[in-house]
Amino acid sequence: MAYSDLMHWEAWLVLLGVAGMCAGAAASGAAADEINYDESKVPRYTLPDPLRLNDGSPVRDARTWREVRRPQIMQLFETYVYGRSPALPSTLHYEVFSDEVALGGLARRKQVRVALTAAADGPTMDVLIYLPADANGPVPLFFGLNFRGNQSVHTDPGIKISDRWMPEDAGCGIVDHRATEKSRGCSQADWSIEAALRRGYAVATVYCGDIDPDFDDGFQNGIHPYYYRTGQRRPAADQWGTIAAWAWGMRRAMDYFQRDHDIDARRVVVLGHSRLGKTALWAGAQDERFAIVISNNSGCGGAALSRRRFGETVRRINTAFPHWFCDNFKQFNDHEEQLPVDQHMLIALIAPRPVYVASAVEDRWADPRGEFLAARGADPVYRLLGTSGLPVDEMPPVNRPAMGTIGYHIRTGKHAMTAYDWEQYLTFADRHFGRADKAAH
Ligand code: GTR
Repeated sequence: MAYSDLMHWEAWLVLLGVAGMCAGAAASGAAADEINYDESKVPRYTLPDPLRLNDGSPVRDARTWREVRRPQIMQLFETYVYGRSPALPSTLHYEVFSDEVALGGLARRKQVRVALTAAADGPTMDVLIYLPADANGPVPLFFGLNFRGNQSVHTDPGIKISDRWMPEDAGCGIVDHRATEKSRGCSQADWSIEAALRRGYAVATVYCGDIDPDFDDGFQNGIHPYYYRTGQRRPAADQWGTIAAWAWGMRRAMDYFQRDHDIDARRVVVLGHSRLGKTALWAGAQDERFAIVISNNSGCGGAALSRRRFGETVRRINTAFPHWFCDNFKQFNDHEEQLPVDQHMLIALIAPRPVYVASAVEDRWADPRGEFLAARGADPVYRLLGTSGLPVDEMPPVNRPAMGTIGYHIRTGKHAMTAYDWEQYLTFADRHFGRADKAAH
């Protein structure tokens, strides 16, 4: 059914006063925290139309999208989902604290301490950058946050071990909330650094906890308190949660990349896995300096449609992680149908820049079909803006990526960012950066 048909159908129900009753029945019909993995039990839903203004009138041209509709959608996500973030400071202090040959001569490893606020002596994040050793000029970059400190992405002994708070994880060598030597390379499987370098890309990463530690601390640690008004103790209901803070930190890293002559700042790919995939989407949606955006298994509050309530739901995520979104998002626990947006509109905010959404068969918690349908739901905006959009109408077979301006794949296996995923992202970037010929390997 076309959007317009659905809009009419919904309008009639509203007129008859039935919509509220249906919604109520749907909400009370299922136990609040029951997790659904049955496609036949996905509730009937109507997606808000990205190409209709808040007053219901249609968006017919790129200019109306750009000047009216896109800002409306941005504001809705800020107000009801992730929360408003402060403007980035215009001054930037940073210090390159190491710059050496690494990885057996394949790379140059740079480590840079970047000030998050305008002050030189304020909070900082450490950016780890691998550049292809044979680069002769600025190179395109893949940039993502990590979960367990920069030293977790590779066994390279030259990476500074993070001294920040981390969630306990003995298996990964995180003891008493601090990283130990044992944590070196513990997330290595998620980072195809050598593969990226061999294909001519730099890779950069920052520990998300440098920006805001991932626990519900009432927003007392991390970046939030630096932006409180006098007397303010926590963000207001429409102000940034932790995901928005991480995204803001990624944008702050972009401020640095623009000053680093080894990096081609017009070709920065922002990517992330899971909660950090949600973050990459929000960073990429807000900041058009990111040329390509990649969501790996980002699920609820990321690429997956909330209205499907398949796997993780809005209530579940807001309960397990009360700090991730803004407080207003909690109004939609069990009331996804009342959200003025759904996640296809987050993807649409990235248009016309290339975006890639990836799912995994065994990652049902993240709702692979919902991730695909959100990519699909953004397609009309991509087409309006004159791009190829998503080249398929149905979910492609497993391990058969579809790549237009929107890319999508579902691969075999679990919730992870694998070498297979990276390979597709590198190919996608090659195509959009006009490097496909160079990439013949
Ligand atoms: C889960 C959470 C997901 C996803 C994941 C992760 O516990 O429910 O939304 O973010 O964590 O980040 O690994």
